[in-house]
Amino acid sequence: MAHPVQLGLQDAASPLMEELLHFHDHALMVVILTSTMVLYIIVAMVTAKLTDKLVLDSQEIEVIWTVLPAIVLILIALPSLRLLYMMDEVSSPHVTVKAVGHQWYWTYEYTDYEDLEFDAYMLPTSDLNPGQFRLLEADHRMVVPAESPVRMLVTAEDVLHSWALPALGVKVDAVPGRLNQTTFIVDRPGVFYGQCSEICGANHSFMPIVVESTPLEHFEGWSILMAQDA
Ligand SMILES: *[C@@H]1O[C@H](CO)[C@@H](O)[C@H](O)[C@H]1NC(C)=O
Ligand SMILES: [Cu+2]
Repeated sequence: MAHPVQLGLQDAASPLMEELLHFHDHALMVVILTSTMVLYIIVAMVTAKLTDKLVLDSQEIEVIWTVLPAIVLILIALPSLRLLYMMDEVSSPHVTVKAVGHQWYWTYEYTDYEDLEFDAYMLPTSDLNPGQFRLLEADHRMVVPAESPVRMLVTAEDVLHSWALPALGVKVDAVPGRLNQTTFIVDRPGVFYGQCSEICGANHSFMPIVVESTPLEHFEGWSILMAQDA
């Protein structure tokens, strides 16, 4: 989860988020270099007492300031496209979880398992135990095996919602009547927090997303227990 006065993105918990962080740093580097150069040129031009006649109406410099930005744009576009295709890739998932957005809670269906389906509501502040996070904790966690590819199917029952998990680099629109798909691999066991990311009504801020990643054996045990409860 995010921590107080956090600057920048959350630490990556999935290979894809790792790539996204790299791309973010790469793009930011280009921005810093470009602004520094532009600022330097502005200051140099404004403070100069004399103007070089070759700078005015000069073919050479116009070619340079056309071609250089084009190269810079390509340097951003290529890694961006690479990432876009990587995010779309769905390669033989080990489990499939269907998340359905409701006003104002999430329902999770494990379509590979029989009777494994539950709602996840936010825990009210008055019910929190010490160490639990206000507005982020849910009564049921979506449990997934660590280090295994998970396929998410995301949809909504009533209005637009969005299933988002910053540490995994996942944000998928939940659209009524449509099924969206994404995949992720969680690098390590842990609990990861997200929030509905499409304004969906009065309690939009109160339908958190909690994903718990556990070793595979624990996940199997959990799925059996949850199916018995249902
Ligand atoms: C999900 O579905 C909507 C509408 O069908 C679409 O606009 C959006 O790009 C899809 N993908 C994601 C990742 O949200
Ligand atoms: Cu919402």
